[in-house]
Amino acid sequence: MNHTHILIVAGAVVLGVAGFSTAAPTQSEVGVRVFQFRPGQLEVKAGTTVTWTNQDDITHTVTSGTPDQREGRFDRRLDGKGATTTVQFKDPGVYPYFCDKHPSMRGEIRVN
Ligand SMILES: [Cu+2]
Repeated sequence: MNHTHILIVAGAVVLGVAGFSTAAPTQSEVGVRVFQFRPGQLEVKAGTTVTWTNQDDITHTVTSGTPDQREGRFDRRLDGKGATTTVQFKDPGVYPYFCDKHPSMRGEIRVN
């Protein structure tokens, strides 16, 4: 009898985890700190709104594409510490971006 009880509890835990994973996050955060986007690569579901928060005292940008190949989808300024901006990603695809002030700062949003 004890054994059966343990199996039921284990089943409930599995269901609980499955339930959590189907509730897909529709928001995601990227930090901008010490000249880096963190995480540099972020995977989200279509429709997700991504928020960038500047943790540096200087201005950064979130500019779509690469310095050599701008995509023009978004170009946002983050004017100093605490500045935030959001971009909603509606369509699946790979969206590279960079900082226009510091072109070595690169990031990528992968939308599934
Ligand atoms: Cu920058």
